Order: sequence, then structure tokens, then C-alpha cells
Amino acid sequence: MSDPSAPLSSADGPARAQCPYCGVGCGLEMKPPTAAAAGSEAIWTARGDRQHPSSLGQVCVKGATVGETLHRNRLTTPLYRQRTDQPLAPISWDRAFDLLEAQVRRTLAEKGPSGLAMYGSGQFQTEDYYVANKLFKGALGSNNFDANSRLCMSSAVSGYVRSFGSDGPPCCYDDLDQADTVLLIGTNTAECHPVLFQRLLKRKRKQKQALQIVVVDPRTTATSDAADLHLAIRPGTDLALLHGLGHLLLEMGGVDRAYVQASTEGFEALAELWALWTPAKVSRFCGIEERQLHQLADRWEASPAVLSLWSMGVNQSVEGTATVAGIINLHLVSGQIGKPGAGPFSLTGQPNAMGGREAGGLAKLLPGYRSVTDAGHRAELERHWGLAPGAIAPESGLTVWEQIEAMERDALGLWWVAATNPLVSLPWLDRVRAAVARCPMVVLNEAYAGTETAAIAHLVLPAAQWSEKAGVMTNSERRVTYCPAFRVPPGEARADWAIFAELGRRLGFEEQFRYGSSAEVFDEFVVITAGRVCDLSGLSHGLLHEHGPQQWPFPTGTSPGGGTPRLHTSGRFPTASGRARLISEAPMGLGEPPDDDYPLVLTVGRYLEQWHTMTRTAHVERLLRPHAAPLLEVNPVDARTHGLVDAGRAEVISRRGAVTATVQITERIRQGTVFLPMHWGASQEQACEANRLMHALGCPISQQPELKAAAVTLKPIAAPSKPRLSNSGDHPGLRSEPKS
Ligand SMILES: Nc1nc2c(c(=O)[nH]1)N[C@H]1C(S)=C(S)[C@@H](COP(=O)(O)OP(=O)(O)OC[C@H]3O[C@@H](n4cnc5c(=O)[nH]c(N)nc54)[C@H](O)[C@@H]3O)O[C@H]1N2
Ligand SMILES: Nc1nc2c(c(=O)[nH]1)N[C@H]1C(S)=C(S)[C@@H](COP(=O)(O)OP(=O)(O)OC[C@H]3O[C@@H](n4cnc5c(=O)[nH]c(N)nc54)[C@H](O)[C@@H]3O)O[C@H]1N2
Ligand code: SF4
Ligand SMILES: [Mo]
Repeated sequence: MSDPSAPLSSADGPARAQCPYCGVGCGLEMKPPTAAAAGSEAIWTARGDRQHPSSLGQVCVKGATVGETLHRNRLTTPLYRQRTDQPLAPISWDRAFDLLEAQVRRTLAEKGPSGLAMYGSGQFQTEDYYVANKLFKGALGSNNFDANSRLCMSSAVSGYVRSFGSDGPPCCYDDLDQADTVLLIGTNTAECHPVLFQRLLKRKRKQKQALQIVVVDPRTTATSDAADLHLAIRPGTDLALLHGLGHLLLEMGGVDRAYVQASTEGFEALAELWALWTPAKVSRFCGIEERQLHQLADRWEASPAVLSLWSMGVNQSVEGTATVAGIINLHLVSGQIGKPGAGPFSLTGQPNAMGGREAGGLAKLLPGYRSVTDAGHRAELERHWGLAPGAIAPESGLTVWEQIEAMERDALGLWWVAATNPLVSLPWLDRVRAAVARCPMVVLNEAYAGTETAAIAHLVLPAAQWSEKAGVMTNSERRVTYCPAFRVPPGEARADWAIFAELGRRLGFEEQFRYGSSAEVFDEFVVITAGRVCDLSGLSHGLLHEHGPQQWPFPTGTSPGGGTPRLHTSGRFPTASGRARLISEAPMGLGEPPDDDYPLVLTVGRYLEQWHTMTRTAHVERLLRPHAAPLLEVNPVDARTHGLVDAGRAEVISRRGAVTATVQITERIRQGTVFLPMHWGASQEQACEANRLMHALGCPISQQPELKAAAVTLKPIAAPSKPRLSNSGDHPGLRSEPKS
């Protein structure tokens, strides 16, 4: 077997890896550039890997074009400036580490470990995550390591932990082939998890009646277009809808009494709560017809296997964790869990959001689904890391928004951002910008040049990215894929884990960070997962390289292919009592409800062709064509009320700021709601910083911000008198306008 961490050359033929975009985690086969095309523009071409069990050869347009994005616009050397009004200038790695080390030591002396904070990413590989956590929570004694998963998956994590006693999505993709009813709630699967959606559609075409698709989303989307039933609820009312469904299931006798008795606790209280949510009340609260709720309940009750899929429309809410519990409650009470085709299945967003959870990548977590607040867990990690007892702090670290607030109080001496672009993706951007400007040193590990976050950084470190570093990622169905290094990193770019390890050694933790390769990092990590729900102890880079992707739990001694497709099949749960908890919480509604001054709810989401802040996808012509610019979707009634015309410009105003966008008048969005995409940050020609408008109120349990809703109002911007050139994109009705 070849050394799995050594870069493969073209002579090795295609490289197999997990796609670095969404959490579906499709297998890609990357074909090297031909000799004729070799040179600086040499492009690896991607196609679906038929051997990958999660995707069976399928890919979407982003995966298919990833090869075109890898070499353009890259950072190649460390860059530094003392003040952010100066230009960034190249420096050596040695000087970069001297600066970093000095600032860490200064901060420790002046503020203690709590003055250091890192904000990482679900786009880290598991090895990057593990070493970053070991550096911060172990060596430096600061639990202030949080990741963009806080904006993404933390409500799902808290939801699973509360109901089941542990994190861990219990389902697998084969369940899509076996479910009778698929409930897609708060997810635009067609655009955001396209290969899974295509799998559903293919089945729907063949078995029209055997598979019923239900979508809950305030917008009509490419996903709801395929639905048998679309409940276009008012934003932020999902929990009431779920309680109303429970109400009807109780009435219809849709309760699995034996399962409830043997495997759950808390049924009496839940039944009392459900009793309050009559169809009439739900209809008023959610803004749907009673008939639609009955249709949903009839379907659920009659289905041998119900699968619920959800993502950001559920998680990004002030009641995100409560809504996750609302979904899980229904599955438990009706016994729709732990069997083929059934269960509450959270779709993860980023390619390695799952690996981050396994490696302890949020402010309260430690590797192996452990918690910093558990003395036993801390002691296990202190021993594993060769650190003194008490080295790990006993309290939860700062979540990302708490890190922003800490900078407002001058409580941080170093804010280290890696593999995320918070100056586009965090809410309330003007406040973020002002807070960050107070921090004495902002460091950014980034692969691409010119991002919005680089604009506020003092030290920018060039990162080797996917394809240039070897590591593993875990997709939504708990499948771990080895991603080899098959290209050489540009210039002096280095893997994130190697940057963290070098700083660790310089700070005196030579033993702890003496890794020869990422394979060694992974070996050290999996040992500490033994016996945990996320047991990866039987995996290694070598095994994954040789035998292909594997699903966990995968304890030592498991044969390749012998991983575990479904969790909780026994009806016993990892809680103290062994029973799952039914959780009763009353719906609260939106954190910032609309009012007379701000009468509309702005929701912010994604387009199929773009990835987040566009650092990769903005450079691919084919991906820009369908949406050359961001569009503000407005219902015709709201457009009339606010004096807007189709393809005209409008100002979108919230309590925190205003942005301008081109209007698209459409029946596809519910009256009272408007939509903007999240993608176009300040560095884009068509900039439209949606997150300047968003508030930072979050779920009190998961601390996930409500990135799906803010109260706004709209104002038309007078059309310019001169005729304008038409946009080169092929979107009908879209005219080019000057950048705001
Ligand atoms: N093309 C593409 N795919 C991606 C990504 C990308 O950037 N581009 N990013 C990946 C990541 S990290 C993530 S997290 C996922 C996100 O995947 P999704 O969650 O599917 O994507 P979003 O567009 O953010 O939001 C989903 C839907 O929630 C709806 N929604 C808004 N408010 C509510 C509400 O109150 N209730 C309900 N029921 N629905 C509501 C919106 O109308 C929207 O259609 O996508 C992943 N895949
Ligand atoms: N209003 C609103 N806001 C949202 C959302 C929403 O739905 N609505 N969604 C939220 C969600 S779910 C998410 S996940 C976030 C996503 O938001 P971000 O994480 O900010 O988005 P990305 O553009 O994916 O940022 C990843 C960055 O890492 C860089 N990068 C890529 N590979 C590597 C690598 O290997 N190493 C390093 N060091 N850098 C690398 C990329 O160039 C890019 O700049 O946005 C959140 N913000
Ligand atoms: S569906 Fe997701 S993982 Fe699959 S190719 Fe598309 S972006 Fe990549
Ligand atoms: Mo996400």
C-alpha cells in the first residue's frame, strides 16, 4: 500500500475523496490534468465515484466543477500588518510564528487563558479540528474554541443530546429508499443536498404512491415543487405545527403505547401540552389551513415508515433546540425510529460538520462526544494528552457570539479565525466589525486571497486546502471518507493542523504536538473515541484508503464494511434511565417578530450553484450563470404595499442596517416574508450583505443565532433615468445596476 499521507502524482491515476462542499459527502473521483494541459492552470476534473456507498456515482454541479476552483486566487505566503489600515505585506513563516507566539504569551500574562479565542469550521478535516482543540482546550487551558457549526448544527446537537442522551444522527441514506413518508422541514434539499434529493425524486418517479413527500417551508422552493403536500407556514412557527400534529396523532390512536412505555419518559406532560394545540389554534398560529394539518396527520398515521429530514429552517431559530425535540418527540411517540426508513435525520450542512462534533469542535465539547463540564471527561482527555490534572478548564468556553461580545469588552488579546469567513456569515455585521476592530491581534488561516475577513485581520496564514492535505471527513450518515493529498499546495501554504501543531511545539508542548503526519494525528484521536457512541477506534487512514469509506460506530476489530447503518435500534438510549426523553416546550415564535415599523420577515438562505461566501464558486462561470446577482424575493401583495416593481431596486432596512437588492416579485414566497441569499459579501461586485440586517438573538440552549429571520421593511429606489446595459446572466428580468 502506498503512503496515504504522501501526495499522489498523476501517475497514480484518479484520486478518490469526499466532495469538499455539502454534508451529503458524495464520493468524487478526481482525474489528473493531462500532460498537454499541465502547467499553472492544470485542472483536475471531477466525476462521481461509483464506489462511494453514500452517493453511488452521483454528483451535483458544485462537486462536478470543484477542480476549476482549486488553483485560482490563492494565498501563497503569510501576510502581516500592525494596523488594519495598512496594507498586508508578505513575511516568512518563522516571523509569523514569532508574532503569534509573542501575542499568545502576552495575552496569557495580561488576561489569562480566557483572553485567547479561536473560531474554526466544519470545513476543517477531522485532524485540523482535533489538533486545534488539543491546542486550545488542552495546552492553552482555554475552552474558547468554537466553530461555524454554532451557526449551523448546534441546535441539532443539543436536540439529540437532550432527547437521546448523546449526539449522533440515527439514520442513513438507505432510509430514503425505504420510507413511505418523507417530511422535509426547514430544508431546501433540492438546492442544498441535491444528490440526496435526486435519490428521492428518482424513487418518486418509479413509485408515485408508495412515497409521499411533505415539505414545510414558508417559501415555494425547488424542493416543495416535488411535494405531495406543502405547508407554507409562517416563519418561526414549526414547533406549533409539530405539536398540532402530535395532537391529532393522539386523537387518532397513532401512539405506539408499547414503545412509549418501554423506551421513553415524559409522555404524560407531552400529551397535556399537545392537547392544547388544537387544529384551529395551529391553523391561526402557523397561517395554514386546518385541512392541511389533517392531511399531514393522516399520512403520518398511515405510514409504516416516516423519515424526517431537517436543516437550517429548523436549527437557525431562537427555539431551534425545542423544535428539534418537537420532531424527535413525534418519532418516539409513534415508534418511528430505529427501523429501516424511519427516524429523525438532521442533514448536516458542511462536509465535515460531523467530524467536528466527533473531535469536540464546539465551546462546550471535548473529543469523543464528551463535555468540558464533566470532570471525568476532562480527566480522560488530560491523561490522553499527557497534561497535568486540572489543565482543562471546567467551564464552557465562549461561543462565537460571546467571543464578539468579549472583544467589545476588550477581553480578548487574540482572535484566531480559521476556514470560515465570519465577516460575511455572522449576524449583525456592523456590530461584529466594530467589535473585532478592538482586538489587538486577529489571525486568519485562509486558502484564498481577498476575503472579507482578511480585510480585518493583522496576520493572514496561507492554508493548504482539500486536495492538498490528507485527512478524513464524516458526512451526514456517519460515513467517514479518507481524502488524500493529490495536489501540491501553492507557495508556502500549510495544512491547518500543521500550523496549530507548530505553535504548540513553540509554546513548549513538544511531546504533545510531535506529529509526523496527519495519519498520526488521526491514530491518536480515534483511540479516545473507543467505547463512545461515536466509536471510530477501528479506523485509520490506511484502512480507509485501502477499503474505502466506513460508517461509525466502528470499534477496534470491526471488519471493513461492518460499520453501523442505524443507531438506537434496541429501544435503549444512552441516558441515565436508558429511556429517551420526551420534551414538552411551548412555542415562543420569532426572536424579533414583525411590527408596524418593520412589518416583514426577512429569511436568508442559499442558491444551488453557490457555496456560502463564494470564495470558490464565484470563480466558475457555469456556476454564476443561473444567478448572476442576488435577488430579493417579494410576494406581489407586499410589493404593491411597498411600491416595488419587478427587476427594480429596493432598500431592505432592519433595526441594524440597510442593504439594496434587485427585486423579484413572485408568488413563490408567502405574503409577509421576503428572501435574500446569504452569498454575496462586501468583496463581491454585486455585494448584498444580508447579515448586516440580521439580529444575534439565539436559542437559549444551543446558542445558535436565528439566522433565518429578522424584521425588515422595504423602500423602492427610484429607477435611474439613463438606460442601462443589460446583465450578461440569462436570468429573465434581471438588469445590471450600480453597486450600492
Ligand atoms: N448550494 C449550496 N448547498 C449547500 C450550502 C451552500 O452554501 N450552497 N451550504 C451547506 C450548509 S453549511 C448548510 S447548513 C445547508 C443548509 O441547507 P438548507 O437548510 O436546506 O438551506 P437554507 O437555504 O439555508 O434554508 C432552508 C430553507 O429554510 C426555509 N425557512 C426559513 N425560515 C423557516 C421557518 O421558520 N420554518 C421552516 N420550516 N423553514 C424555514 C427557507 O425558506 C429555506 O428554503 O446547505 C449545505 N449545502
Ligand atoms: N443569514 C444567514 N447567515 C448564515 C446562514 C444562513 O442560512 N443565513 N448560514 C450559516 C451557516 S449554516 C454556515 S455553515 C455559515 C457558513 O459561513 P462561512 O463558514 O463563513 O462560509 P465559507 O464561505 O464556507 O467559509 C469558509 C472559508 O474557509 C476557506 N477555506 C476553505 N478550505 C479551507 C481550508 O482547508 N483551510 C482554511 N484555513 N480555509 C479554508 C474558504 O476559502 C472560505 O473563506 O454561514 C452561516 N451564516
Ligand atoms: S450534493 Fe453536496 S457533496 Fe454531493 S456533489 Fe453536490 S455539493 Fe458535493
Ligand atoms: Mo451550515
